[in-house]
Amino acid sequence: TTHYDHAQVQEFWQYVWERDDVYELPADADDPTYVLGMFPYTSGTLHMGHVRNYAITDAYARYRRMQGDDVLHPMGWDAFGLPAENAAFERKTDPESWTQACIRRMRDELETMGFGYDWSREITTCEPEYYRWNQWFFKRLYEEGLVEYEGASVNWCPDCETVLAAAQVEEREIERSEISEGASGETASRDTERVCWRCETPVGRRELDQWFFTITDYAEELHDGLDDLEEWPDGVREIQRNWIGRQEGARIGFEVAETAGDAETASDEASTATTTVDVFSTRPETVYGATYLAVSPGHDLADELAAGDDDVAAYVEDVRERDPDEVGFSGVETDATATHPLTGEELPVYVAGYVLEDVGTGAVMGVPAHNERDHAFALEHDLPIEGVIAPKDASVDVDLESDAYTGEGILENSGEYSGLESETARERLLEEVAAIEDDVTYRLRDWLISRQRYWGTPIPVVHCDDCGRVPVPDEDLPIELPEFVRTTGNPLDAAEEWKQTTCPDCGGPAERETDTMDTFVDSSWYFLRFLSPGLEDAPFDTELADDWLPVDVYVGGEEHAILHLLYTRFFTKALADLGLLEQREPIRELKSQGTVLYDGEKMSSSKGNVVAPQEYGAETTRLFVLSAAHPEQDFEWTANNVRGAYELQQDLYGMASAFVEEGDMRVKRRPHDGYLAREIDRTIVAVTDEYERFRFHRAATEIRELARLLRRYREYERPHGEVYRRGLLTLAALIAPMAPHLGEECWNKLRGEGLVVEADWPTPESDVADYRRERRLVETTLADVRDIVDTAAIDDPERIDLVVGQDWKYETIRLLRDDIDESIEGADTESLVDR
Ligand code: ANZ
Ligand code: ZN
Repeated sequence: TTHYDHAQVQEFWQYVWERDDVYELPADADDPTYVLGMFPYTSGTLHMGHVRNYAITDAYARYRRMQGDDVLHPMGWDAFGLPAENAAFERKTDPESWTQACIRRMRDELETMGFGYDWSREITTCEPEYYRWNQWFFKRLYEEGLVEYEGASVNWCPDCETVLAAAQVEEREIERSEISEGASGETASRDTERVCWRCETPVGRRELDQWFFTITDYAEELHDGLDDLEEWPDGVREIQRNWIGRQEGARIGFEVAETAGDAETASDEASTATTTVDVFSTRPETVYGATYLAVSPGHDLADELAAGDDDVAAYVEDVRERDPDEVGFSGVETDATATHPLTGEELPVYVAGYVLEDVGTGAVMGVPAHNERDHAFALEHDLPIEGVIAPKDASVDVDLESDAYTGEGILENSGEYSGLESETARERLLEEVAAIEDDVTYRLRDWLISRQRYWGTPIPVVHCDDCGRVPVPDEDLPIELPEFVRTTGNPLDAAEEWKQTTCPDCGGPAERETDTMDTFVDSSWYFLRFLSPGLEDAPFDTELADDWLPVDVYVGGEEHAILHLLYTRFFTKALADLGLLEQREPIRELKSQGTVLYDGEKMSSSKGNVVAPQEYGAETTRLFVLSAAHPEQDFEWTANNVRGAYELQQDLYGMASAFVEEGDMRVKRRPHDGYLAREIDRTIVAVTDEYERFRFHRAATEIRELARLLRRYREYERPHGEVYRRGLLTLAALIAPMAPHLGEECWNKLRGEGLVVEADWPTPESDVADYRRERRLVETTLADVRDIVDTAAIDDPERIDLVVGQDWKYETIRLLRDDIDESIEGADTESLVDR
């Protein structure tokens, strides 16, 4: 038999495609179908996850192209980021050379797989032509008030003297004997500690000024817009919804009296000032159960109180440098008191680490009886627990000393509201009490984009002693990275010459900002750069963007459900508000592909269970990853399953080759030719349907079935040349989006016109809209025949005629004789079909 030599076949067709610019978007395209796979991080090699991702977009892009669409299917490199710096450090090279080497290798691998990209649009985020636009966007967002510079508590390595990103902090096990007293006085219960990835020094917290994009300004739109993203997986939308964390509740104002000076030493005439502190609560109906007020260490009130109280000052400083999970329910009582808005009672005021600065208003009313965290705090600080909600069902056991009751119920100890159901009470309190107002908060935090590391986009700001922070003028962009130096800490800090500059405002000496941008900035808008990659005076062509966006289909790993996919939505909205875009959502249809598993684990280089994509040849690998499962499902990489893909490929190739050599085809038609022609048509309709829905695995099954039928047809008797050739050509065209080299090779052998990847998608010759019903009919007929055979009525021609009424059915049964044979081993089927 003819063997399919994958290396040779791949190389040949890849050469032809490139020669003919098959994948370049035609210059006159006015609204192309935009198919995009999440561009890869330049880690050095392609892994199976990439291959699966790009096999999906490639198959779909090819399918759309054969359907007659202009298709935009570009590729680029997410090239900035910590691992390159890390690798460069270890290998005594620089991130630039390392990254470029990775790109060369990965591009080679993508080409070996035969993915059809428009390489004329290739972009690389670490190149100044690209990242200058990050700086330009930074400035536009800055002007729009969407950039903030403020203190944040961050991971800090005292030895390297640098801030560490979360990914740069590693967990290390510690000996039991080393465990010391936790800062809150309890013994730390953890048996790991967080250490620096570079020097293994335990990591601390530090308060540093950092750059933020105020994505929270868009919280509401980001949240509400999810409802309209109908072609996004529900799972992804749900993850984003939770991340944004919309919470309905109320803002409640408490009058707080601060005593200036140290109350113990001050004279009895200590001056007092009052301010209103708003708290946010999702359960305003528990207000009568509030027994204290607590503000976060970053709250304005904490600052004010710290100024006159050493204990408060010490606590605030201590807790801000501590790991959030070590803070526990520590806190400090202050001299201030808060007036309960309904009872007028005086409540103590605490500064407490469990109250988060940027959630709600950064202040809470403590309701120990009905909120678990408040309960824990009350136990630690001996605060009263006052129940105000009783479960409706009296048999429910409530012991407020040991646990908070967090359910709904009937109000008690709540003045005129006692006896009401919690929901009714909530509504009435909102209506009747001036200090309680409807409010919505979001859990979403602003986007911290500062990174104290080298391999990223320099933030285009200088620090001037006289003028403060001054953005660099547009005409001075890009600010390129200085040469890489191997150093502890931030290499940009060590680049003295680069750092020293002059202030654009006053001309005096100034220092460049040495933070670089989070690499998620790069990936937030790259889909726009693909529209006009060479554009020199703008990041993208606004007119094209209005015509071509949103991205029609975007495919990527499910792990990107929040960060990237949320940032990119934010960016699109912000750019729309800057007047650069009409679209407010970047992606119409999103597919998140499942994981490739090996022995039940995710296939990954860190687990050492990687099968290199090249091992089996491009075609088998592509066919396998597409036919193993629905794109959104995980699947197991097993040698057995791979063999199935391999055999399908050998089969199609073998049939096409044999056809060329055989030549003894029938010219006169027979009834079962009609059945076969219809089966070809039915397959076309079915496969089209499956491609439309990204069900490549089912498309592959259909193709396999038709191939099987064609093979039988040929074995049954001399086949009809025209019908048989059409069947084989159809198979070549149908498989081409998934296995283009194979499709091309078969098409070529069968003398199809031109290249199959540029051919028209096959269309049925007859009306087979109801192909599913027809198929069922064939199934039933077969079942009936089996039945007859089973009940030994095999010799009764009349009964057989009853079932096998029509020619095509009769011929179908002859064609599918094997199926019958299987179900009735030993039975004399010859007499059935050849009577
Ligand atoms: C009083 C109250 C009573 C609350 C009650 C809940 C139950 P969850 O609980 O996750 O839905 N909160 C508000 N701002 C906070 C901050 N800055 N830091 C920490 N906690 C804060 O979140 C809503 C609740 O979180 C809010 O409702 C508030 O406690 C607390 F029986 O107010 B609640
Ligand atoms: Zn200045």
